[in-house]
Amino acid sequence: MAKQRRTPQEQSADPAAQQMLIRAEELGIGTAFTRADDMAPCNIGAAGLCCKQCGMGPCRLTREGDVGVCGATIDTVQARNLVRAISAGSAAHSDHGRDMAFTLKATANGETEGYYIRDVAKLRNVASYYDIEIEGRSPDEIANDLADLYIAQFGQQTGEVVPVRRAPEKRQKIWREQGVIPRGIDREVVEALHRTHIGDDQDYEHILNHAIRTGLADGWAGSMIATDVSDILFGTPAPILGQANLGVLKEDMVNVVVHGHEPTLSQMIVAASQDPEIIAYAKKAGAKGVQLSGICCTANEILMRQGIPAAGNFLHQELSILTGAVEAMVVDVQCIMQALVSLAEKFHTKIITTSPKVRIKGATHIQFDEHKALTIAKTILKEAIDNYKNRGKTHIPQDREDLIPGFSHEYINYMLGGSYRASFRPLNDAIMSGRIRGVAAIVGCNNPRTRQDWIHNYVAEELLKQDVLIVETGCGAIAAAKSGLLLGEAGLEKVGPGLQEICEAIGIPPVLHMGSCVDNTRILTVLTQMVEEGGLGDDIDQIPAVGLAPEWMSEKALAIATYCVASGAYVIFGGSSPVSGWPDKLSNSDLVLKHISSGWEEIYGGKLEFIPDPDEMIKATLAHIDKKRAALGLPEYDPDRFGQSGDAHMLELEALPWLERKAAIYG
Ligand code: SF4
Ligand code: MSK
Repeated sequence: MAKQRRTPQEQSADPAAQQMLIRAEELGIGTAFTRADDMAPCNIGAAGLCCKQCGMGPCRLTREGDVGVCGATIDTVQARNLVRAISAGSAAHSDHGRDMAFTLKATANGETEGYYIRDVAKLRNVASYYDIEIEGRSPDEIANDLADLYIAQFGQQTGEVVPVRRAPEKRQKIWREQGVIPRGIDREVVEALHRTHIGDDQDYEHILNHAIRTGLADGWAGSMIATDVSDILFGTPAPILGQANLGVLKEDMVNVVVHGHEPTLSQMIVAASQDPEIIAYAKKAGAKGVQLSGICCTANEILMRQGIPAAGNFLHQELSILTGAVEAMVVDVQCIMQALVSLAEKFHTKIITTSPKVRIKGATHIQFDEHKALTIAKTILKEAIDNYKNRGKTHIPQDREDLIPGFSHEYINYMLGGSYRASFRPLNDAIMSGRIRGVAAIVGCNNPRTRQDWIHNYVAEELLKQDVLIVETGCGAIAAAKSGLLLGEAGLEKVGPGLQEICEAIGIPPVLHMGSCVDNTRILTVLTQMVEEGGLGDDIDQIPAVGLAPEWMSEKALAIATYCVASGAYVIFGGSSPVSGWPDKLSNSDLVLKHISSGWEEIYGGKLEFIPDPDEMIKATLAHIDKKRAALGLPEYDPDRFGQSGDAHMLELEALPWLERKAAIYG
């Protein structure tokens, strides 16, 4: 029996989304929200108790003592399911990194159209990690060597992937002792599939050990390569003004929405949309020009580098088409719903697939090729412009918020100390003094089984009141942007007094947008630099920091969680656990759940837990931060200790008559 449907207000906390959900209801059109309401998840699969690894199954292990036809126990089945999901996530991120490395190689050899090395300083910096000769060499020569080194990481068979040497020394030692440093990115993913084939690895702890290795192949290799190369080719992000939500779509312009993950095509579409030839073509079609916007992590890539507006996060992909104002949605890889095509048929929107890896039946395919990137980008835009005449009645919500994205780790380093003394010292000092209680990274997806954006923003707002500095990536960052949390110094009255002082002194928002899903590696870099700066222990697991993915849904999120745990972080996921088991009904069905929490914590200092209740999530975050503060011997967090020296307080004092001001200052 179908579950009862939620109201639009229950489905999303975003007013623009609510408007579009009402419109969908009026038109009798289904969305991911209603499909989630209609389709109850399979409780056996959701608990990780179903194995379909071979033709003797699928085997559902639901009663005490159940084993599969092959004899596989619950813990083996759950561990296999989990490592397969982690390896798929790791593969997706890393394959993105591989494509970026090949684009760098082609650019260095002058074989691409429209690309060039935009951030030579970053190129030199990254090359220097690997002892690539820099002095007296051209950027193309350095880039060629770096691209070769990075491409080699995917097929490397033995040894260690090179980016791990950027982790703290102590962390590397733990990984070496555990034998989990990835030998090559592809090798670990292949081995994960091999080990989980029928009749292979059947010791859940041993399987989960390989989950760590596969996760590290993502965070400290594939994703890190993707971020490095994107910065080198398109520029390292720095704060820039942007906007987010469906209100960025324009009534009098050709709206092109880019959606997916890889910045290679979207960056070129940005360039093409500003080309006089394309603007003239759009004007000839009766529009004022081309309005480009993004969805999901492609949005983050172009938002943080060029300030191109974000139409929304994952669950906005269908909603943007429901506005009737989108001429083309151009997609590359990951997080693209198949439902887009049948939805677009009800409007005039063209869905254009571009990756050689992704086709959707019914979509137009214009294959991207970096050798002709600008030409292809213009072809795509002309296709969208030609479609402008087919636009019918539109319903564009007026909701949009300003934001300031672009806090790369390089920029955070710079903003804390300035050009001549760039350093993480002020951040470490603020944590040590207790002005900042700790740091939380709120990342990850939207999930239509929760109220869109609500947990993300509720958790963020509550932690801010507790003087926790927040960094965000992915769809979580867009959720925060849409609710106005990334508005520079604007929302500071909602922030704890110590954190407020720091934000005012440095001139930053209390929530820092750090990029897309692959850019979670920027957070690893920040944590490493905090360790190197001193005062917060000698490894990542000692820093008072927590990672949260309140609305996770993708396998990539599980890969991110795994590499963060392996790096020493406490990671809290909302929603449901893919390995929850039925502890009340089946004894020992929580072995895997325990191992990824207390088991991994014993070895790596980090742990992964699933806490659906947002208040419990906040409690666990603060408890962990305070535990880490105590272990470092830092003063206990005291909300009343700071907040008397900030700009806001000085302004309050200035407004007082002289005598009162004197009394307030000197008592
Ligand atoms: Fe069943 Fe074993 Fe085959 Fe899995 S591998 S489907 S548990 S027989
Ligand atoms: S896009 S993986 S829904 S963050 Fe990176 Fe968003 Fe999650 Fe996709």
